[in-house]
Amino acid sequence: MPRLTPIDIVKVLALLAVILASGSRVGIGFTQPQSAQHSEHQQALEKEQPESQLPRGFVTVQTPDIPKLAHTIEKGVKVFHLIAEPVKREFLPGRVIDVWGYNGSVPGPTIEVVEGDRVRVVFHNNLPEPTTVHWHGLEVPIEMDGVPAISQPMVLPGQTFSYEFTLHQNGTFFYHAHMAMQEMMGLIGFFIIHPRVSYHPRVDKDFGLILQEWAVLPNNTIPNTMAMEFNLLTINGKAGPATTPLVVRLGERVRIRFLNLSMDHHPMHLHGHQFYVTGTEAGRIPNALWFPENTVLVGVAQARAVEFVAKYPGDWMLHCHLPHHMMNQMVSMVGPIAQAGHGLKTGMGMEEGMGLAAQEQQVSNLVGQSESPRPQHHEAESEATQKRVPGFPQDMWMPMDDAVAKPETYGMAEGWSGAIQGMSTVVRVLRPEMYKKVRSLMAAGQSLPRESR
Ligand SMILES: [Cu+2]
Repeated sequence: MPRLTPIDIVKVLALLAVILASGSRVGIGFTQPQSAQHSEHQQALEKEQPESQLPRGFVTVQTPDIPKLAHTIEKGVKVFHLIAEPVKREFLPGRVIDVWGYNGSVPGPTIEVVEGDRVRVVFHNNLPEPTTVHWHGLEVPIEMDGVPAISQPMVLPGQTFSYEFTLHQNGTFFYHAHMAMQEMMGLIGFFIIHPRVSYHPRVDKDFGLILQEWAVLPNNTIPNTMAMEFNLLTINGKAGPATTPLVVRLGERVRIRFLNLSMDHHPMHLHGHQFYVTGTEAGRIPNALWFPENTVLVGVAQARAVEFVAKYPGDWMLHCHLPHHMMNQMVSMVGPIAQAGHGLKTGMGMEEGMGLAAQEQQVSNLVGQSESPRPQHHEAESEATQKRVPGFPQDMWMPMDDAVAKPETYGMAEGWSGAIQGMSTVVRVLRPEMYKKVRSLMAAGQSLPRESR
């Protein structure tokens, strides 16, 4: 049992005080009729979200860069078809990675359902090896738990297995292969269950972001699933600046659901706004127990929902705060593995895999190392001066606005993409006119070239 520090004890006492003071407020949060909160503004928002198959009155979850999984209804059962298969995914412009996913997507398509639904997922295995699907956090019968041998036979390549269960929970859940290395190849997706009666207060925008990390060596396209160091960090299968910004109208209430299936915990930090942590991977947190943060630690296999009112206009960064997770394709800038033709092979041990520690011994970025290749990203005329500073070089600045332009990036400051690297994206809190403009571009699927802005 963990030892309580004085700070812990103070926190517990504070929480108890809040609970006692709030009385029955905890329960009211769950029983607020949705019609009471259902404004015209809300209805207008729902019209903007045509992909939803949800009943009227629900705000659909947007999972940028990940499609929704469609369903049919057969005798009252929502039927989904889920296919595990190899996928090529462009993490960054021109950087196509060989990963494993579902229905052509990594992460897999989002399953969005409602508490009380009867759900059947007809699962087909198009992978070259056996697999199963586990429904993480769902309270389902043991035969549906998706653990090889223990709860079901392996689904062999080419085989199909039907999962069927009734949902009595609500919140942010997920599905994944229950084979460790397959998880590292990308086999995960959202399984979001809306409550039958809306949470209170209702949100205007609801987003879902899946956090993953990959070790893909230079000159390779296949992740090294044995690695413990990672050089591509993704949100919904895209590395910044290729991540799609979250577009919000000034004044809206926003929920962001984070989900982490990787080898590290990710402290996700939002600029400019405090938020409340309102949910975990086990569902809703009672209102009286919400606590404010601006950086939420999303541990491995955990989900965290946060909510805030978008009070301050601007393009606000949302990113993992681990410094190495705010970079792309990190390799030594001075070591031999950065050189063309020197990529290291996957499937070897740690040292040969990412190999940074061993390789770094051969060269360093200290002053006087004449064998170091010249840094190519700084002006030559200042190089002599720069090199006298111990530690130089550190950061590269490589904006690529045009390569990642999309409707959601319209009107962002020139060079913005240089700041959005790795596990990073942007929450765009837009004033009404700009919001309308961006939404119309999104609806038309149209990116405007910079000249016409
Ligand atoms: Cu991180």
